[in-house]
Amino acid sequence: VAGQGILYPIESESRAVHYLDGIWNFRLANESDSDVGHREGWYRQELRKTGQTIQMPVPASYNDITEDKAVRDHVGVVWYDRTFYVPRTWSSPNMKIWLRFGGVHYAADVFVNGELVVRHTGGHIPFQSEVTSILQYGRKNLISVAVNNILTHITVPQGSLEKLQTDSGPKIVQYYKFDFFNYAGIHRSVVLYTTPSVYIDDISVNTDINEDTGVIKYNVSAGGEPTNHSTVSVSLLDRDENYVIRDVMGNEGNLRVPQAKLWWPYLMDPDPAYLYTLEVRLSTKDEVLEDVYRLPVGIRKLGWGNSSVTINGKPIYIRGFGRHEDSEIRGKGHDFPLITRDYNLIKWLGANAYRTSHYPYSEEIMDFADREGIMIIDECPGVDIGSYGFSAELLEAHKTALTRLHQRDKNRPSVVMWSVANEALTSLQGASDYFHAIADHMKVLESSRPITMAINALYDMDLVGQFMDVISFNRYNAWYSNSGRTDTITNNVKEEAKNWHKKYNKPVLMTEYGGDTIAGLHLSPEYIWSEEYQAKLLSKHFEAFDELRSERFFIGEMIWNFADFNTAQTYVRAGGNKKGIFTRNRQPKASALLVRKRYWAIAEELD
Ligand code: BDP
Repeated sequence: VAGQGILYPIESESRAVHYLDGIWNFRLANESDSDVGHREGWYRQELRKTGQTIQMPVPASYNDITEDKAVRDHVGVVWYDRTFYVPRTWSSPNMKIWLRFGGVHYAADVFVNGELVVRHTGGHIPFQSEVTSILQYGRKNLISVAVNNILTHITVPQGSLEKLQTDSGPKIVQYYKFDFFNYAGIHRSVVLYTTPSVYIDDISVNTDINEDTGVIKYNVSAGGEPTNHSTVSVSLLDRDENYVIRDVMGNEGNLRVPQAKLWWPYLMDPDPAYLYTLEVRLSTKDEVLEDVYRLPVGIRKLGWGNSSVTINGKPIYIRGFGRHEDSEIRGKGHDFPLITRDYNLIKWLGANAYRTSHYPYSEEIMDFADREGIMIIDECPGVDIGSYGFSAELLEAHKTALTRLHQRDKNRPSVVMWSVANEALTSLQGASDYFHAIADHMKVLESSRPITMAINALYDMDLVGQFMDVISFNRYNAWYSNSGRTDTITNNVKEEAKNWHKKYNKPVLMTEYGGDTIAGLHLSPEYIWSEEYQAKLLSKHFEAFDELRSERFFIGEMIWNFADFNTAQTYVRAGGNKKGIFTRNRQPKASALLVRKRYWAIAEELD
């Protein structure tokens, strides 16, 4: 449907991109009167004229930038603004200008020159608005953004607001059950970009393999006012930018690529992550400019059954971890040096996959996965769903979150599974109908990837595994249960995996296990929180996995977590969650070396 696309803003001969990242002005709205800025119209002029502002980087979470607890722990609305210029040359009846946000947590109201241009809810997904008629060309413009971090019983994820009696009177506090800090702000880049007035709104690709021929099924939709005179043509280029297929007319069809180079995960092929480029052209017979968009395409085919998930016909064995978008100072803000180092570490470990626990990660992070051959279990923000009840409104919000995630990531070869939730309360009454509806929704959106969900209910209590294609389970043996008793791990893990398979007859994956570890704490014989303990805990799991690997249904192992990360303040967290095999600053703990040895050995054996 036109107007639904959210293609990544790229430059081309028909498109210019202008980043609005940098230092913005910032102001908190009063916690006890969150609406004050809206009511008083703080967006009608520069924020500094309505009160005191501080400088705030974009993209970044605002929480850890200052020395002020009121900023870190703020509940409700904050305001950002900045001014910018738009070149006079952008003013043309043949051009449209778009304002696009990669992600603002949790809800955003965006104003340009005092006019509301877009309202969006859902902290991890891009949104945009056409602003052609609102901009002032060759003059100064003002952009103001009100960001609200409040989570309720019907947001995804859920949270709860409660009143706390403090020494200075009652205060509103945000509670949530999920185990990561509710960072907020303009987390990803803000861009203005141009398209011709009739433009490529959306592209969908789906790939298949027929012997050694790759098939790319594509569909292009146009936006603006496409007339009968507008025509779409597509071409395919190989990695060296040679045309493989040229100028096929029509907005949908199948491209056949003889002797196709396939997209393989990291290490399953000496030349993994092969990407073609689909070059899409939209032209009209009128005066309007031709639009050109180039989309990377990996040709690969997924399959799944009762005991395996395959890629290009070969069963996959997942070796990876759960992660977070999290780092010092910037919180969940996008940062190229950080994400580049993360991928270097992932490859250094010999890992081939991770899960975007517990929300969609930035598009830039996903691009790396496509280019490096890292398989992604793409998770929607449905973490701890049901903690504050299941309701029809929640179900709608959850479906919307899945629709948008799918819309954004549907073309990515790296995405090998959708995860519809993490540790939802799946043994509660109500969970069954709820997740039946969620699974049906996902299957309508798409049927070419398996769906899963990270479950922590006990296998005999769970009500929803029946709706999934792959059973993923999280379990903290010798941490939350039997702390200190690493001698209970191996058997428990083996038994549990077998029981899941017995119950549902589906492939089984362990998506979380681990223990908190303070880097530099050494206690021998191994004792909880020490580096020695983490290494022992992991290696006892490895023993179980090695036995399970001979059982055909067990398809992978994921450590919790890649790196330490920040959480809400509680007495079970020492400066955040310390289950990383890397510190929050991405330095290895002893366990990282152990994991590296294991993942490379498995790669050599299987890939
Ligand atoms: C699991 C959650 C994860 C937590 C982890 C932990 O899925 O988000 O961080 O436990 O407690 O239950 O470390």
